[in-house]
Amino acid sequence: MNRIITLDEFIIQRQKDFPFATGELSGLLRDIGLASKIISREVNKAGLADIAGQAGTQENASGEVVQKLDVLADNLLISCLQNSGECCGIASEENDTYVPIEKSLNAKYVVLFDPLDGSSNIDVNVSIGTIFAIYRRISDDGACQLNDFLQDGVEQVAAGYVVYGSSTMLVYTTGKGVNGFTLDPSIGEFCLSHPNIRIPQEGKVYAVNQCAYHKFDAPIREFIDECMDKECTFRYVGSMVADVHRTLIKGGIFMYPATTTAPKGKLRLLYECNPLSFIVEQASGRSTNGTQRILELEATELHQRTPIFMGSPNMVNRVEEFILAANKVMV
Ligand code: AHM
Ligand code: MG
Repeated sequence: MNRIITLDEFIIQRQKDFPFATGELSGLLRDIGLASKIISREVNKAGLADIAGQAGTQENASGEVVQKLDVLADNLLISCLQNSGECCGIASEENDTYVPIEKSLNAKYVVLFDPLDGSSNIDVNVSIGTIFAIYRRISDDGACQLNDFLQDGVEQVAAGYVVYGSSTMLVYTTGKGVNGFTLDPSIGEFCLSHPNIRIPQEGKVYAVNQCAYHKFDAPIREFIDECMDKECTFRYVGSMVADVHRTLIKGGIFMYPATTTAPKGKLRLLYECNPLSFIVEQASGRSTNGTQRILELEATELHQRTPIFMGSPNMVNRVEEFILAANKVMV
């Protein structure tokens, strides 16, 4: 039997890739791993504990006041990162602004996260996920600043996601490839199950909210028409983490384009698009807003949105060709 490699062992082994590493990033990744194990436990018992809900707090069957799951996940991540001592500030998709961490104001990393992505799927037992991005601060010591969070995606030191699906998986990169770990609930450990993930270069699956077809720009509609003509497979979970995870493993394209009612698309650059783009690129895939690499987009606000097309190079290249051709006609 092959020896199991746990996430914590792997993180420590990989620390050697960075000759001047002090162990702070490793500690941070392990703390995020711990938070996601607790979130996984809560997600798995959501139906039983009656803690999934639409809004605000509510009482469970025992009359205890419980939090809705995305608030619970947010609080869990915040408290794990506050106790970690390795990060000086956090920004969460759930909150309006960033929060400096008083206990470790001089730490060198900031963390951005979407604690529970795919909120419309929480109550219906469909895969949801956590997404995180880690940057080295650019401000001097003391309380972190907004600019520490508004860095280009190329500056990410590490990024990852956890998908709470038929099993719970944590996938992350520190810029040296992508590795995936499956949670073995019997021992409570993430175990290396998908070493060195590479995205298939030729995909045949497309994922988009096709109901919005008539709200997309013409080149996007042409690309979708071509996918249908070529009898590509259509899959759409409606949880970005789950759709991107499938795209990473099976190949294809995940898209959330601009629409007439949402001209910047729906998905958030800092909490969703940058970390998942870092992973997809590290797995030799591509990620663009149609004309520019996602990881090079300038961030001007924490909750900035961007259209996104990511996945296997053949399909991302093809949608770009349609967009480029339409832009040339307009010039
Ligand atoms: P959320 O952060 O509120 O859950 O919204 C993001 C989610 C993504 O996971 C998913 O790709 C997208 O919204 C689905 O949106 P739509 O229902 O418009 O297709
Ligand atoms: Mg989200």
